[in-house]
Amino acid sequence: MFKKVLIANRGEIALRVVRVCKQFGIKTVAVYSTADRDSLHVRFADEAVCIGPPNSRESYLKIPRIIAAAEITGADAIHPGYGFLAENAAFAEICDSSGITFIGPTPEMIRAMGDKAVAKETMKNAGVPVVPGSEGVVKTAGEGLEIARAIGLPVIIKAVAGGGGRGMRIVREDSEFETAFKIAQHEAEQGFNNPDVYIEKYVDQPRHVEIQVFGDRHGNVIHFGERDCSVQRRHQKLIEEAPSPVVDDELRTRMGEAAVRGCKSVNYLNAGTVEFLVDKDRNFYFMEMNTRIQVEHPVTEQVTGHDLIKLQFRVAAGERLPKKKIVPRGHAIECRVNAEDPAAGFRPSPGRIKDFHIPGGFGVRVDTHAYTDYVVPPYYDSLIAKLIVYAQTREGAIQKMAGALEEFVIEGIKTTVPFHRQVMADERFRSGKFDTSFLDTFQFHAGQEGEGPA
Ligand code: MV4
Repeated sequence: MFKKVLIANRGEIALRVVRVCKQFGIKTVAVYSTADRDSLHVRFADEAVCIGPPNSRESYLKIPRIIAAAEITGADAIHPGYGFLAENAAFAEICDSSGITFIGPTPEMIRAMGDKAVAKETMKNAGVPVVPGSEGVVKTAGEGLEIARAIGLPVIIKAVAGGGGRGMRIVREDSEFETAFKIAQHEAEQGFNNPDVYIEKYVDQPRHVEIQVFGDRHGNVIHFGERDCSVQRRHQKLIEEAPSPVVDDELRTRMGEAAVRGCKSVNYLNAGTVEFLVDKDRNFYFMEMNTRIQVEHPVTEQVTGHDLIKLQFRVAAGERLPKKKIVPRGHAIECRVNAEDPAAGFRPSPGRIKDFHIPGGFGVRVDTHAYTDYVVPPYYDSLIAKLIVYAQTREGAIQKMAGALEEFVIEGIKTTVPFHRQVMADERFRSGKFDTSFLDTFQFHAGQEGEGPA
């Protein structure tokens, strides 16, 4: 096992990784920007290195500074968390060539899955169901229109360098195609320095269901079942749960086996997530693969009993994956608590937390770096806590979540807590019969609690 690990991240995930290191007896090195001096990941790590100003381009994304911090402190591995450099192939490569283990997939896998057209082709070749569409990149609008007509409208044009909902365009009429295609290429060029796009049949009102996978250095790939992440707003997940209300044992086996087949075909290493669209008839199609540990990994931990961050360390150090079949039990839900105002279009609400009281009890987990008097900086993503509950049934989990949300006190800033209270009371959410458009029509009512502190 590693002796000293540098955590190239901040916030709750940095703290989560520090805690795992302590369980292994691994020394920890935190890196931080000047905005994060008073952060808990800094306080609880054995050593801390300031790597620059608040702007993440000059700190958490600055590869030479992070490598320098690892070399100065003698770290033998780096955990990237999620976001920042977690899916940066060049960073993983530089770690390798510096003799530092990158706790994650290989640079080649990060690169292959980062190109959405290559990822799709790879999965298709391995026999994973994909949405009908173009074979790879489509270069001209004329060519694109022919393909769109052949597969039937509506279609969706996606940037190969996009992902997570960025760089997509839906086309419902022949007459709109040419303009949409050119805009999509232009936006892809502007946004990702790569104009390449591909075309797929548009799946109407899908659910977002993703399979957690892991690969080890001995050629084994296993899955940990699914998470349902259909409660999203503008491609930002707000609530995740495991198992999915639409996935039964039979579908879980098929989706899990498909994900494992796809990952085995590339000898996948470490944690990954295979995202699927599930349509109304419960057909599933590969969408994207994320080559990192994800924000929502705790719901999988709660239903499987496996610490996935620990497992990342073990497989990075060369250990084998568990042999015993992984069977999800019970039900877990995660609500993302963001420093955002749900009454104002989820506008960021940074600032000082004047009072912070977290809920507790059996099956209640809070992953957070926040505390009373903590100042939420305006420079980074607005996640300040993840509230995760576990119960035997979905109804029980919703009930437990509602109670925990009642107890969650965060004063001084606006948060998504009042929003989550209302979702837990919503009939459509409670029935489990919703899709990715759920939040398009959900009406948040700013009540007294939505007005913020008196
Ligand atoms: C789609 C789709 C419908 N049909 N592809 C959005 C994020 C990115 N991972 C791919 N996305 C979609 N791809 C086809 N062929 C609908 C979406 C989509 C979506 C997917 C998951 C969760 C929320 C979503 C919201 C809007 C669109």
